[in-house]
Amino acid sequence: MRLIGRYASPFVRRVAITMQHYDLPYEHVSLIPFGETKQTLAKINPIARVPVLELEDGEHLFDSAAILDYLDSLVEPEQSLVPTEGFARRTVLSHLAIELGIMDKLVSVLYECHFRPKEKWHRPWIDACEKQIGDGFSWLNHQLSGKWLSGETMSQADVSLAVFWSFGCAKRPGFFGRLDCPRISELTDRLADTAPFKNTPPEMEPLATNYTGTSTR
Ligand SMILES: N[C@@H](CCC(=O)N[C@@H](CS)C(=O)NCC(=O)O)C(=O)O
Repeated sequence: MRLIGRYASPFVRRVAITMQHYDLPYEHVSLIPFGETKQTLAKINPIARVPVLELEDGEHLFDSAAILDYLDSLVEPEQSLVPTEGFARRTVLSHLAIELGIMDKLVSVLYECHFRPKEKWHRPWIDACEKQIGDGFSWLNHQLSGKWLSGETMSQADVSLAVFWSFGCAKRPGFFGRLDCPRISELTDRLADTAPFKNTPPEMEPLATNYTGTSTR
């Protein structure tokens, strides 16, 4: 299998970590979904986004959630990071829904500040998004009362939470530093010490150039 997209993308990274956790070998194609490589990506994914997973027969899977669902089907049910049924499954999917909703808002803020000139930033929109981000993480921090978000073993909601939290801390250290989420920080630090997380360090280059080709930072 070929995983297309940089580990700097939290959506790519959660797929990569899951593949390594499942011991599924893959070739990593570190493609940037902006700038010069966007057209290359558009030949694979009609909306030119990462991650894309290319299967051995050439089939392409799009969107990290769809890819993760496929990966879960490759392992034994008890090994799957998303429980196969019942309350356990519903709980993990609900946690993931909140995490992905938070990421929608975080990406909105990042794109607002990265792709628009500073004088055009719309502060009320940024504030509204940041409120939802803060409230979402605060709720998740409260849910995290034991070692894992739910159940006795690590789930995809734990993996994704650690990936998303560390992404946010790296991108907006000031804002994330003000969020009071010690349990999420502890989970993130604990998972950062495991091989799949260590093997997938986000690339350090800036997000991208903007659509006019010059950096706004
Ligand atoms: N819902 C998608 C989100 C993927 C996503 O936002 N990818 C970003 C990189 S982090 C991307 O490719 N952005 C380029 C674009 O949207 O033009 C998923 O879970 O895979």
